[in-house]
Amino acid sequence: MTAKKTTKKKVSSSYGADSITVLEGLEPVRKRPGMYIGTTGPDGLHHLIWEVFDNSRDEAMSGFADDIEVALLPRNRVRVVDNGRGIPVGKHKMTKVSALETIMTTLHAGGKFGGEGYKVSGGLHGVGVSVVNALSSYARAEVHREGGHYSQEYARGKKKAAVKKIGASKRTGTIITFEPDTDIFKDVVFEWNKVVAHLRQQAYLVKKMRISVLDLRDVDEKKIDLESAFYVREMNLNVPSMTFYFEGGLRSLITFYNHHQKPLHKNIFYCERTDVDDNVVSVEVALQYVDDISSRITAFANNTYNAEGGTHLTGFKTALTRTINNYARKSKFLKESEGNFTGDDVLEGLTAVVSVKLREVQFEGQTKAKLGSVEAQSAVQTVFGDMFASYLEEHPDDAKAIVNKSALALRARKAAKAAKDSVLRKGALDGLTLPGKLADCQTKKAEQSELFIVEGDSAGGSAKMGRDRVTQAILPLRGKILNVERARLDRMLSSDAIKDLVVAFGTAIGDVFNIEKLRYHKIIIATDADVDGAHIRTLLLTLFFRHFLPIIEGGYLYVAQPPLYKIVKGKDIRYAYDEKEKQTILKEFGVSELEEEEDVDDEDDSDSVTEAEKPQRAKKVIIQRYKGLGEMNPEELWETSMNPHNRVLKQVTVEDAAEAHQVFDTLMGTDVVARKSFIQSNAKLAQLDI
Ligand code: 0RA
Repeated sequence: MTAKKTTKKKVSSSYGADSITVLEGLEPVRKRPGMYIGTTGPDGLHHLIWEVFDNSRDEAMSGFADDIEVALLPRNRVRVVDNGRGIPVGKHKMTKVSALETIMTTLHAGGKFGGEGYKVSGGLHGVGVSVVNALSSYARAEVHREGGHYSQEYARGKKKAAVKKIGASKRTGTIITFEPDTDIFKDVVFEWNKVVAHLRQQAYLVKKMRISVLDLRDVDEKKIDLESAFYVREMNLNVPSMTFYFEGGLRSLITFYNHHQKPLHKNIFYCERTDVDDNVVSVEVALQYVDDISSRITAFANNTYNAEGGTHLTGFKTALTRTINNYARKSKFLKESEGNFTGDDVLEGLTAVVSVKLREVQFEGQTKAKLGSVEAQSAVQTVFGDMFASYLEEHPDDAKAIVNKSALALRARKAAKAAKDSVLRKGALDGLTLPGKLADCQTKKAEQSELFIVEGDSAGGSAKMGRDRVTQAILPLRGKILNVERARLDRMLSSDAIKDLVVAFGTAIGDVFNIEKLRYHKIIIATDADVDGAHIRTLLLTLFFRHFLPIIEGGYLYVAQPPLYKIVKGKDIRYAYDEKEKQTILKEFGVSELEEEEDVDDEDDSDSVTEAEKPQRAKKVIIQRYKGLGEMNPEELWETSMNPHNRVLKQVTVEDAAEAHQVFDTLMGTDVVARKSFIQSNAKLAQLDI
């Protein structure tokens, strides 16, 4: 929505008494979808859900809704329900058509429809939904309002018929269902984990808003009666689902981030101020220090996560440094001779969330990764600075713990500098030859070179034998690498596994890091498809995020996606990378899902086949499930995971790595049950917090 939205907002902010609403058809959206949703790849596809969800969330933020449900349906449909006021269905003064129809089928400025209640322009009320409609082969809007249940359907953004009243209703709310157009999105596959992670984050940002997510994609459509439904969850289907509800808002988010950490003080600092100035609707900050040396600061503007921070973060850091220095001097915790805490000193061990809401929001560049609005800097600096100073005064025990932590950081910084200088400058890395475990490639051209970081010596051995020696290097990793979250640079480099990685990369680390010296332009993490593998991957991503960010930003980092199954029928050998593919291959092989259990062998015992059995045998399909890379022989490993023509690689984005950095493995894994129970218990904890 980036570019277009800004110009539209100008129109709405300058309207006078004889306001003219600019209503445009939806053709531009279908012509240039990228302008409205960024990409037509997976990010853009998921953006459709966020866009529809944002409208319901805005209704909740204005105090009219508190219960939102997102359901993934069969046929790639998505359904978003809220219990807000419902989009008005009556005729709109200017357009002479139903407001619902206008909201769904025109590129409109919003505002007008939103009225006074809407302060935040993150999604002008109902603005994004027409874009989603335009990019959907099918969509349906339902409204429960003023005793009625109304509905209208659309195809590619065009209405199929007028708004109809289809029944009575005692409820109020809006239901939007849409099916992304496969002419626009080549690959319509929603990622459950991605949807859940986004909605969880949103639940933390708007306190006391309930969000449920359900996955009905594998349910027989005949078993779902959507016509008469409001919340799908009321059908009590046995499907994967999760519910998020946090009374404490940002406070709960801090508890969540710190749940495996040791807090240094009892109280979570929290402040909120609304109506700060003309443009700043609200500033909200929560923080707590833990016994760790890294920091985790997360910044949001209008509920959008800003991976690259921006003005709000700058204001926060300035105020934090200044306030802690002032307090430490005044209370004599810090001697004159010790100098001041630097910005980095006061960040050590900090978990913080900064969230601002602005009427007019400006982001730097095309993505929303960095906030540019200048007012946010002084707003956060003043609001947070004042409130944090009072908190330190009023909570002397907490204040003491925080200042002591910064003082420890200051002293450690001075001590570590000497150590670091001697490790890095005096060439602990320069002199080192390539690690013995590394099977390097022959080419010296970084553009052609690939480094596989392989879990375990046995997979490492197979990879060394199966690889293309000219371009592919193998570095086996044994066991788990040191968790770099907690370790200083000097200690990190005493870990052999990490030293091996750094030397293999060729870039060095810390102050002397140089991306120009990177020896491989593809670095591929290849771990097993189990919990340990996921953990090792998380640790590696954390290492890259914290110490080799330019490698991620340069697009050099990948995660291998090895197949889950090998399926053999006679001489025909196929590999399936997910369940769907497995089913497709089985279908091609003429095995139906029912037969599968009876007819399919798990073991290859074809040696003992007698002549008489042969024709029967030829039909047999053998499925092997791979649990780890170590189970593959060199040829299989090459064929499935290394051969550039067949393998599946996922490029790691800064967001992926940031997530690994923040979210621990319970939430990264594929174990839905474990995740679900964690979320539920955590949600309860969060409620008790208050
Ligand atoms: C325009 C005006 C009003 C509400 C909404 C739009 C609205 C839009 C969406 C989109 C998803 N959920 C929504 N809920 C409400 C105000 C109506 C009034 O004043 O009663």
